[in-house]
Amino acid sequence: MKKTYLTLSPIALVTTLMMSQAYADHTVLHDVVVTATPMTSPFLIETDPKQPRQPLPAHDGADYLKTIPGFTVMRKGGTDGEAIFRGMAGSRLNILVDDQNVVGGCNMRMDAPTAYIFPEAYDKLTVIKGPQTVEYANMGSAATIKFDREPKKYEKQSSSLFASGLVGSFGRHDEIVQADTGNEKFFAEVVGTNSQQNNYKDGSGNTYHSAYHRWSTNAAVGLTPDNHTRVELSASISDGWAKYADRMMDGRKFLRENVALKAEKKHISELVESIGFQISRNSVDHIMDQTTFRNNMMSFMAPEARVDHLSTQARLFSVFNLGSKNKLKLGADYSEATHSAETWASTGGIWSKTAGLTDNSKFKSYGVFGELTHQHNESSKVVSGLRHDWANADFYGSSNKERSDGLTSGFARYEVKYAGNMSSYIGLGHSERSPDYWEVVGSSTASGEWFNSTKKEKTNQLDIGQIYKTDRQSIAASVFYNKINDFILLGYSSGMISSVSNIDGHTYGAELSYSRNVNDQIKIITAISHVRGKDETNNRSLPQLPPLEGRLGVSYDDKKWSAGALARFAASQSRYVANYGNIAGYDLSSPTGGFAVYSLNAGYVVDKKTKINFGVDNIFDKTYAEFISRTGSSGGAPVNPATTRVNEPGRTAWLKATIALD
Ligand SMILES: [Cu+2]
Repeated sequence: MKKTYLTLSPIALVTTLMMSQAYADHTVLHDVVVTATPMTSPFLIETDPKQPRQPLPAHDGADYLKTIPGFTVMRKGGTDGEAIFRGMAGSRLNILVDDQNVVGGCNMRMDAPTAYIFPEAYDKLTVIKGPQTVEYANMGSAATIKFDREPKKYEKQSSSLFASGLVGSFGRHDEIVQADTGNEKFFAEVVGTNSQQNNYKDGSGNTYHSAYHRWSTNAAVGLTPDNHTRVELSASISDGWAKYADRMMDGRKFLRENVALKAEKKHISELVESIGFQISRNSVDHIMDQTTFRNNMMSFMAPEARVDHLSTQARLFSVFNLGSKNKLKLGADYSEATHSAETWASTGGIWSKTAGLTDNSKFKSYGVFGELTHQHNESSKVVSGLRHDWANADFYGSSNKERSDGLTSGFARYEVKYAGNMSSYIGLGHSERSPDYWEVVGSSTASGEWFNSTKKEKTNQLDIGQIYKTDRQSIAASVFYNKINDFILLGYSSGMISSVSNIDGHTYGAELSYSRNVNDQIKIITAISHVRGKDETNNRSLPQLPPLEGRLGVSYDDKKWSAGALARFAASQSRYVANYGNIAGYDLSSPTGGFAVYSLNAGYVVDKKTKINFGVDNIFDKTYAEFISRTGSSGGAPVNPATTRVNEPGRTAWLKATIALD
C-alpha cells in the first residue's frame, strides 16, 4: 500500500482562517468542483477560473484548459504544459490576457504562453472555437483563448477581498490574495499568487524531476471620471523556476514584466457606442541551465542559455450602432516582437559565452478588422468579420533575411435560437498565419534555412454547434471540419526541429456533452471529444492528434455539502507519425493503450463567504501517460526515469479553501 501524504501549508491555512474570522457574513462564490466545463453558447465556452477543478491543475493556464472537452495538455514536468485543442497547438491557438498576446521566450518551449498565466488572478476564461473572431492580432486558427479581469463598477466607496489557499500531495501549496477598492471616480486592484510543488511520483512510485515555484503580482489603478469613461494603468511581474522531466535543462528564471494602458469611452452618441485604445509592453527574460537543479553536466551543450522576448502591442477598437439591427466593430492593431539570445561556443570542450543578449529576429504586424452583427430578427443573427494583416519579419543571422506576408482572414456565422430552449449555429471561417519564431528561427542555424522557404498556412473551417437545454438536462454538440493548405509540419531528429515543410491536410471531429439533473441535488455529466486528421500530401495521419476521450461524472450538492466522482477515459491511439509534430512537440514512435482514471471530491460551504473543497485525483494510483506527451529524459537529472512518455502524477490529494469578501 502506498501512502498519499497531505501536508498543510501554514501560510495558506492561517491566511484563510484569519480572513474567515474577520469577515463572516457575505455571499460566496460557486459551489461545485469543475470536471467538464459546459458550453456557454453553441460556439463559445465561458468559465470562472477561480472555481476549483479536478484533476487538480498546476498553477498555470494550460492545466485549467484541461477540464474543457477538446483540450489536452502535453506534460513536460510539474508545470508549463502545452495546451492542445483538437490536435492544434502553438500559434494556432491565440492566447490573450486582458486582450494582449502573451508569448514565451524559450526557443525550446519551456514556457508556452500559458506558463505566464495564473488563472485564479482573472475573473473569466473564454474559449472561442475555430476562426470565429477577427478582433485580435495573431489570429488563432483553431481557437481564441482569453483570460480577462472583469471591469468592476463602484457605485460608492467600497472594497473587496478574495483569497484562496490550497495544499496537496507532493508538497503542493498555493496562495492567492486579491484585493480591490474604489469609488465612483477611482479604483485600485492588486493580486498576488504563489505556487510551489516538489517532484511528483507516478502511480508506480517513480519520481519525476518536476518541482516548480511560481509567483506573480499584478496591480491596476484607474479613473472613471464619469459612468461611461474608464482609464486603467496596469503592471505585473512574475517569476519562478521549474524542473523538466523531458529534457536536459531546467528553467531557472522566467521573469515576465508587463505594463499596459487602456482607455475606453462608451455611449458617445447614437451612432458611436464605444471607442477605446490599449497599449502594452511585455518582456520575458528566461534562463535555462544544466547546473542549478541537476548534476552530471552534458558537455555537448552549453551549461546555460539566456533568451529574451520583448513585445509591444497597440490596438484601437470601436463599436458603432448602424440602425437598430446592425452593430459594427472596427479596429486596428500593431504588434512587434523581438527575440534575443546569448551565444556560447566550445573550445576543446570548455564552454564560454561569446556574446551577451543579441537580437536574432523581429516579427511585426499591422492589422485592421471589422466585425458586423446583423440581428436578422428576434431569434436569429448573422455575424461576420474580415481582417487583414501586413506581417513582416526580420531574421538576423549569418546573413540577414526578411519576409512579408499579407494575411487575410474572415468568418461568417448564422446563429439561431428556436423556441423550446434550442440554439444552434453554423459558421465558416478562413484564417492565414505566417510561420512563427519557433518554427523558423528558434531551432534554425545561423543561416535561417526555413525562414524564407516556409509558406504561410491557410485554414478553412466549418463549425456547427447546437445546444438544447431544459431545467433538467442539457445536450451540447459541436462538430468541425478543417481543411488546411500549406499546414506547417515540423520534423524532429533527436528532439530538435530538423525539417519544416508545408503540406495539405484536414482534420475533423466533435465535442459532445450531456448532463442531467436526476433530482435537485444529483447531477450526471458526460462528455466526449474526438479528432481525426490526414496529411494529404504524404497520405498518412496528421501528427499530435489525441485519442478519443470521455468523461463521466456524478455530483451531489445540497448547498451545504457537495460531493463528486469523476471517471476519465482515453482510448488507445495507434495513429502516429513518429518524429513529426508542431512547435510544442512531436509524435513518439509508439502507440498508447487506453486508460481510465478515477477521482473523488467533496466540499463544504462554511458560510456564505467561505468554502472548502477537497479531493483525491487518481484514487487507484494508476500509472499512465497521455498519448501527446514528451519523452522522459534522465540526462543529468538526479531522479528522473527515462520513460517513453512522461507519466502523469499518481494519487494526489488536495484541499482548497476560498474566501470572498466585499
Ligand atoms: Cu528554456
